[in-house]
Amino acid sequence: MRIVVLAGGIGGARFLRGLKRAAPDADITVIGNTGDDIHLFGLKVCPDLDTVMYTLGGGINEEQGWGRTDETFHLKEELAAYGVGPEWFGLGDRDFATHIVRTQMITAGFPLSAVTEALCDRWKPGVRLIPMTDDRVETHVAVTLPDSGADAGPGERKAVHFQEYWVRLRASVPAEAVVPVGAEQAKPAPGVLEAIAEADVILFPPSNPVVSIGTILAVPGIREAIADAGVPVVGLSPIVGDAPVRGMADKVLAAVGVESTAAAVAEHYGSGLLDGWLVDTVDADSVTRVKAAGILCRAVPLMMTDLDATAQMAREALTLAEEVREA
Ligand code: FO1
Repeated sequence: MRIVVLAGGIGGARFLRGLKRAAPDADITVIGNTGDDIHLFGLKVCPDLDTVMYTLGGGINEEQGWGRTDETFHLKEELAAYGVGPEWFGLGDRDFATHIVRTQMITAGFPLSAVTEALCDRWKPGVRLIPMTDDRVETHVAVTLPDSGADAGPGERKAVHFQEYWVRLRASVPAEAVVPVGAEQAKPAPGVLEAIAEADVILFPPSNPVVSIGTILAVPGIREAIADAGVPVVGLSPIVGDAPVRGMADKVLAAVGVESTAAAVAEHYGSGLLDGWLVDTVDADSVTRVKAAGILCRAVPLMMTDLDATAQMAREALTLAEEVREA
């Protein structure tokens, strides 16, 4: 079975671990979000690709869900001693090595997709990991920063990089708009459209529907290829009981005018894209609303508390895909 998964960071990576357990013989292609990528200290950092690669390759810091296990921060401290920041973004020494290799290869002329393949030669994630595009796409968030001055006037409206919104500001101010800068001109990376066309099933893990899956779908050609693939497309809600399981999805959902509920996220994707949707058992009463939107829906436990629970979620998604096929 050929499975294509669109993945953001932590939620996508953990789901993939369960999927690999649930379908050990499947041929899994992961299309990774690169809208979170950021250039720091002259290096290209790809948080979501790395989170998938480290999680499936056994190098992830399990507690925080991103970055390397057994990490130290000497390099960052030395840079800070020179007054070189940003200090708010936690890059560890081991992680730095990945960004140095990636940047060196890109500078030498290799596309990000080839670089990712080379990095995965070391980590052996057991899936084919492809960035959504080789082109530069950066998600920016429009915010109004509160005025901290004495004459508290209206705050400053500006666009900040997604990482600045997420990590430095901790999504503490409303996201007024979310813009995947460069997405409109981007082309799907080699292998993306082919994998979608050859898939038997396409899965949306419980990743952020706006800044993770939404950004991947914003690359021209990807949404259309999924909609036209003619195979079941099944998603798992990242919202459980009206709140994101992890992260701050509610903040960016508000920016696109979508309420923070499992049913609203399914409607946001729409029946033109999505065939099946899993909601958590606590959201069982939203099944009727999702079905009314033309999307097959089941309520099952959706908390990725451990590998067994996550593998069971993946099995439920594959079962729902079969039901879609038979419907
Ligand atoms: N998340 C944080 O909350 N704080 C950090 O300092 C931080 C650094 C970081 C460095 C490398 C990396 O691959 C991921 C990192 N993340 C950090 C996670 C990242 O900001 C987001 O969780 C994802 O971009 C959203 O998927």
